[in-house]
Amino acid sequence: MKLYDELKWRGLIKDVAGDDIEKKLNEEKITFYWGTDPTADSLHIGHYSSLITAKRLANAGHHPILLVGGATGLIGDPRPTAEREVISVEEVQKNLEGIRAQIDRIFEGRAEVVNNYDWIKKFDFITFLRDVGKYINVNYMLSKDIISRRLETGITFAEFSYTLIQGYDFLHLFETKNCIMQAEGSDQWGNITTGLELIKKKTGKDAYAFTMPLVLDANGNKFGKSEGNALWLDIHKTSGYELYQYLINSDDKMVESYLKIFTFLSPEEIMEVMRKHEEVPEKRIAQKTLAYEFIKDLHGKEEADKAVRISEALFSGNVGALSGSEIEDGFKSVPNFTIDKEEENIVDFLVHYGMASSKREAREFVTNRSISINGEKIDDLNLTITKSHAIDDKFIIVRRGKKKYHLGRF
Ligand code: 383
Repeated sequence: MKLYDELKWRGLIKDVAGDDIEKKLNEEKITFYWGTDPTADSLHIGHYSSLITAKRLANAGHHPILLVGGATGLIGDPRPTAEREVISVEEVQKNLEGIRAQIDRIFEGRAEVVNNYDWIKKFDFITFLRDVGKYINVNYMLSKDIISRRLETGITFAEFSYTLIQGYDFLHLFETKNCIMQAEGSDQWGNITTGLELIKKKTGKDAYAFTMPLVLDANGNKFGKSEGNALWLDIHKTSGYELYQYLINSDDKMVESYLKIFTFLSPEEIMEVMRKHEEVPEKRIAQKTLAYEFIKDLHGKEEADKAVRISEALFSGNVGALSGSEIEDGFKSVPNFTIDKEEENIVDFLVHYGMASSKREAREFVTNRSISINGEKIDDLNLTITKSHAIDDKFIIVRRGKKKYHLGRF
């Protein structure tokens, strides 16, 4: 499949500018750019679909420029709802470094990372108004989707002007680096067209752009939010296992589209995965493939294997073989408690740390064989829990029934 057809097949093309964009992508080697504002010290899953689309273009031989907005980050791209909080210069700088390192890693050193502060800083206010502001009509700006939506609730002059900075970036990269295309998520269409307009007016030339549709989950919410929180690309913020859990729970209706958007499996491989998946949907082959490939591409094979091990151990109850760091990752979201007694009888232990409401209930749990300690079923009411039971001298994993886990640590 040619690149453009593959992007279409993967559902990665929404808006397009430039009649012969297909030819540019399929037959030439071009320079294009993708941008992000350093609003946090890590990118999140919401950035990832468009970032790896940029990587697909790079893999096909196009030259990627990845822009981190040291200037635009100081202003803030208007959101449809309300004005953004101002971020301090120091924080923008710190965030920028974090994101730059992430992009470098994801592109394996092949990306040209640039910071728009490096060319915006030369402007004084009058020069910016003359060189950029004079070319863009306010009526045209007001008709942009997000700006027009903000007119009722209000928008400051700073956020209103944001689109001029991003527009100028495109012109600057067009003129200095022969960067002829911008590729972003569909929320960026308004800013992209400001750039196209500025390029046309100042150089008389046409540039190219395309956007990717916003990725949604089965309920129509933004993909990549877990209980309202972002899933981060930084492994210290969102562990491989947490991400794995989110992906493995993808809805059957959505999983094929996610395989297309988020994995580098070929169309043939994806069709084969889907064929196997549909034979026995209960096995969730498509979800497992998605989760594994995603973690492998983002964090490496070791992390992907680790996530699978944790997930299988939790499913089977066979947690005794997990390492300390696997336990740290796998049990973040279950009740955790600190063990403050060197030794304690199992019945007292269950009551003490809130896993049973009374001694009577605790005894019942044990005699019913519904309690496991570190993956081993127990039935001895006289058992004493000591450090000698702990994994890595530290962890006691208690499971009641099939799924209720608690993690205690010495
Ligand atoms: C700034 C200057 C440019 C080009 C782009 C920018 C950033 C842009 C923006 N992007 C989003 C962000 O920073 O706000 N104004 O969070 C997101 N992007 C990408 C993609 C996306 C967009 O970083 O749709 C999702 O990830 O375009 O919301 O010269």
